[in-house]
Amino acid sequence: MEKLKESGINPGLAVIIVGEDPASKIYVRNKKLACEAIGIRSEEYALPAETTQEELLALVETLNKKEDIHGILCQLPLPKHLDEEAVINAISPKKDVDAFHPVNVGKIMIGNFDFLPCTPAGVMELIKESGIDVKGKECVVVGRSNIVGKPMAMLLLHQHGTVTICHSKTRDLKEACLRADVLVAAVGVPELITGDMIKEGAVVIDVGMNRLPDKRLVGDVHFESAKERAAAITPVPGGVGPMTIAMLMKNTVKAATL
Ligand code: L34
Repeated sequence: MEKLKESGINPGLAVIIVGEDPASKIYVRNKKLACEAIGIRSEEYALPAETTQEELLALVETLNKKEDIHGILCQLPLPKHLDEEAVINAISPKKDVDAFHPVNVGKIMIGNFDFLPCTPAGVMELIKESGIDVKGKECVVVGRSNIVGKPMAMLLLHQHGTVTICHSKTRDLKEACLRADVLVAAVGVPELITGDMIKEGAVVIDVGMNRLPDKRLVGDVHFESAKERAAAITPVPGGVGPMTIAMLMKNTVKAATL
């Protein structure tokens, strides 16, 4: 960061949060803390739940033009009356540190990208840093969201994995999961993936963040049973979440150099 700043690059990130979702507030706070820790300037725009679409789009437009802001992130989900797709489309692709804009999504599909979406990129980083090569391996992604499941599958494919995407209509989820050498769970169903669905020696990555009524935070994987079968497994919390934030920092620095 010091070297960047010496060369006149001083990364700035704008984070927009609309409404009072408690989980979103925690995530945004963690992002802000990470910025402080590494020396990225961050601006938080906390808007009331009643914010109109026009007001939100006007803010995005202002931030698109702001020269000291290199990254713009609008924390999802938005309150129901707001159109997430329209907001994503309004963010300048060059400042789209989430890589949710269709231009960036398309670039990822082709394999020639500036940014990777933070959560899937964080998962790939965990895999790589653990010395795991997905080349030729059976990779199963459970979940098909635009934010995680779909780009996750694409990144595993780029690394030459053989990729299967499972979802709520998949006929035999257990059978599919049992084939996985690398299993990524990103469905948002608390502890859906149990030990009996995991092949001995598999690598299990849990993207889930589910708050139970008793306030417990659990993933999409039942950790206790899964860890008996997995060769490597990520916990929740303290697994993919912090990696998502690390990748956001990386994308913000990248955006400042574009
Ligand atoms: N626009 N919306 C946009 N970009 C994103 O990249 C996100 N995401 C997801 C939700 N909406 C978004 C996040 O930031 C999920 N997410 C996220 C970020 C951070 C953490 C979890 C999810 C995180 O810090 N997790 C901590 C625990 C936090 C807690 O105690 O609740 C962990 O250790 O996993």
